Amino acid sequence: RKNPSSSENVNHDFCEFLSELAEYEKNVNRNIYKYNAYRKAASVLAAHPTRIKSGKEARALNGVGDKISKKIDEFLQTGKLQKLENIHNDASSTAINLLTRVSGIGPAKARQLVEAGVQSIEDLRKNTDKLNHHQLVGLKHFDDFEKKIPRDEIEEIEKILKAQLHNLSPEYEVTICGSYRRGKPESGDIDALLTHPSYISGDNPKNRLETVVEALERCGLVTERLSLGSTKFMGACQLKNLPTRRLDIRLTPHDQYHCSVLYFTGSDLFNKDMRAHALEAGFTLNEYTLRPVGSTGVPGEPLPITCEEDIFDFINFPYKTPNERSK
Ligand code: DCP
Ligand code: MG
Ligand code: MN
Repeated sequence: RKNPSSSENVNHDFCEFLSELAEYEKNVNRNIYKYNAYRKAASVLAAHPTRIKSGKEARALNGVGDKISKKIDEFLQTGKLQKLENIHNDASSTAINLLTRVSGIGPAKARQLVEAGVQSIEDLRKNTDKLNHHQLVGLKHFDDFEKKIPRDEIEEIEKILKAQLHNLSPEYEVTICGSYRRGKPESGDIDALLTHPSYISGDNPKNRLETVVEALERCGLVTERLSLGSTKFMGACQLKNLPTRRLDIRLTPHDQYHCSVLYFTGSDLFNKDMRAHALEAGFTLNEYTLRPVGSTGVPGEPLPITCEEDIFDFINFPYKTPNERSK
């Protein structure tokens, strides 16, 4: 599978404008439905092996409707999209889009800031009283958090994580999921998943994750906290004088580990497809469990899952290696 904007993708210019429209719908219009539609179309075009020559040809692909097919025609005929030109010329849309790039600032907060006169990152640095802790850290590391993380750096972080967890208890299991597990050469953040055989669903995780985070702080890997719950940590880490990186850690019950690994490996579009397929086969799949839907609509008991392949088998979905899930 190809990255929607990678150069080997012969349709990458379409994918770029579709991704830009997607971001606009999410950040400015807060229309997640359109956001998903544009992303789905971009992903389908990115996977298409030949150059699309007309809107009509694109329309034949699953995920490209009338409106997007018209945009492809306009782009082919004029080399641009009037809708995007208008968005670029709109100062408030541009500012909202920019501010949502700060970790912790969502579309609603971005709009509020823009309405209060904040137009740039520089403006934001002068208006920090309007920001919470997460947003302040996001702003502080704005440049670093936008940098992609090379694979070998994540490998190094993985080694440190595993060593520290092994120190706490040799029974910890750690999987770095997300784009890294899908084999990407670089990632936007680090998604670490933890489990321990003594922690199973229904148990109270107590302060287990906090103990982990404290150990990672003590060894110098974790440098910032954004948020810490009993099963979810969002923060940052840093190796030597390299950029500060976003790190997410989730603690998951041992019996739910494979469903969690599957979910956090993604991609999010792959997850959507797989969940839809599961539903068609009569199962609900989420980050915790796979359960039969049940005749009364009440989900049944979680199915016994011993590995990721089990999940594919139960719903009769052809197995895909993590590398094949980047659609
Ligand atoms: N995920 C999901 N739906 C979401 C968000 C996340 O299914 N709305 C799952 C699939 C993602 C995984 O969580 O692959 C990790 O989320 P990230 O945002 O970290 O995405 P990636 O790791 O895939 O990409 P990146 O390299 O940008 O971090
Ligand atoms: Mg990630
Ligand atoms: Mn993440």
